[in-house]
Amino acid sequence: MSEQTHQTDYDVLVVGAGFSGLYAVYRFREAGLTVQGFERAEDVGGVWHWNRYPGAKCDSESIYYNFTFSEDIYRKWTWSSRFASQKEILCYLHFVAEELDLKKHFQFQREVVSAFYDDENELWKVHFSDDVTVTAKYFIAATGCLSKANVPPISGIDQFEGEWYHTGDWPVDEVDFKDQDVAVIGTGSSGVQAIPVIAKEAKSLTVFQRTPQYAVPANNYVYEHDYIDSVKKDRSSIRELMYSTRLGMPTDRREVSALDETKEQREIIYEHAWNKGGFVFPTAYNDLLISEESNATAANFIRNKIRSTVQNEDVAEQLCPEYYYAAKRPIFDSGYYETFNQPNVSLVDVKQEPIEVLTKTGIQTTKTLYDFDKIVFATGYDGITGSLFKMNIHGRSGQSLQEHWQNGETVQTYLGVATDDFPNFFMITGPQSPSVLMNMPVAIEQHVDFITDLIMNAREKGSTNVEVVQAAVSNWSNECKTIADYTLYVKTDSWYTGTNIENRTSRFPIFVAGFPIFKQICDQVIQNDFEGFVMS
Ligand code: NA7
Repeated sequence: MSEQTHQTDYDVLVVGAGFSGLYAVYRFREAGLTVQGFERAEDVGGVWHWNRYPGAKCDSESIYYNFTFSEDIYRKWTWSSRFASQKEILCYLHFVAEELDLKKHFQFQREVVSAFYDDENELWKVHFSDDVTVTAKYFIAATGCLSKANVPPISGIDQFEGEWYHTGDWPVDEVDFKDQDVAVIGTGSSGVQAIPVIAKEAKSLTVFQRTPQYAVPANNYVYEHDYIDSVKKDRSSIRELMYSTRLGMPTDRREVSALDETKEQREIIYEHAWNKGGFVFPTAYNDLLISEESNATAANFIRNKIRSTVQNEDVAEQLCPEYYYAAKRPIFDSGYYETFNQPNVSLVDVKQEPIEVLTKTGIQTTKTLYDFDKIVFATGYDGITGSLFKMNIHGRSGQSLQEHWQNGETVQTYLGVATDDFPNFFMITGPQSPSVLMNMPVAIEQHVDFITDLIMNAREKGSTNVEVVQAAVSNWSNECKTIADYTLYVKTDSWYTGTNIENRTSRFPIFVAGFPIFKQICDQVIQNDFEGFVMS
């Protein structure tokens, strides 16, 4: 690594050009700061640049899955359907970048390999893969919660002579599955979206399932022109609605316990939610993630749907999950279970028949050697902390963030924005913010606004350093843990708890009390002159 500094003296260095990086660069520029963005991809888009796999779609409704800070941008963009495809969202992000003239502030194909806080000069030195070092006063991680793909350490992957892909790092050129024998490993949101689409094209599709999933219909449909017109005229009330709802978007959440209604009433409610699709189902009752008994009512309903959809009884049983419904990320599908009725589709339960090795020709399990032309890893991400650790960030004492948080087992932040010993380093939708439990663009706007206000407040006071006090960090972390411990999330293995990554002990670095409470707390912190932060 060359120690030569090629560029210096940006006020702010932003890593990432997805929703959060774009909005951050915009806000910092408008606030009069010098700002430079860096992005490892060749263009803007963030997770929507990389997630090009067949069937990739958003689970938040389009009219809420966008920026709402600008009347102009909100009116100019027209969504085609209730759940937008990856292609459409990527187009939207390009549109925003062009409207706000943001691309000129980014350097693309630049990946951070390490970052060090220089205590003496009170600045960040950020090193890139092409041996360039950039310095800046403030270092902002706009790296998203799901950007470090998890390819499981299955041996023999280099031996496989066919092609393999990860859903989170999909090639730009279309992948042709026609007349191919294909394997998909993993049945999370990505696998469940990709499987029906690949099954239509492939000669054969074998799905390697570790944990069966609860999938509820997305019920996607094309928006009517009149509806879109009325939405565009009403941005401010839509924004207000988004900012005042728990998930950052309206979901018809019912403030009723599942146990306060009879079995017959619940059947009607669940059937209605099933038909409406999307987040209406997981929010059908307010205690599905708190009460095991309530949760079981939703889980039973979905298992019955699986049994009535999948014709082969053994396959249907293999597809029936047992974990607490929605304690893993809720999944919305378009014909997932029906796909298993196709003659070219088969299911392998890797708990019964673990994958041993990839061979030249395919996948060797403990029972069978399966031959494939193509293997798709839909095996998810090292979520929440992975994208931060990947940057190899070192704080004041020289300790890395990974060491500071004991490899992700003791994640500790203040409001998900900052952590102690890392001055002038801020995370957008970082660990212990509501982050992945809500509609991300809303969370991003609020977090970026908070960080911008914090930095501008410090500068007005003539402060060169902003850092968070340890007591604020430990109080916030305890608070997050206390609330999470009431829920079924912490009793379920998932990428939320980090246990999808081999050898990681369970943790739950998300604030679960909902967005309005979180925002209220942040607003209070601002009112109290950024209580918890020290500006020196
Ligand atoms: P997920 O939801 O983490 O799903 C990954 C899937 O891959 C899941 O079924 C895993 O099983 C499975 N997996 C992971 N490792 C292995 C190995 N070694 N062998 C077999 N199967 C494995 O990731 P997605 O990309 O689908 O979704 C991520 C988010 O993107 C999603 O929640 C949305 O927010 C958008 P497991 O359940 O861990 O047993």
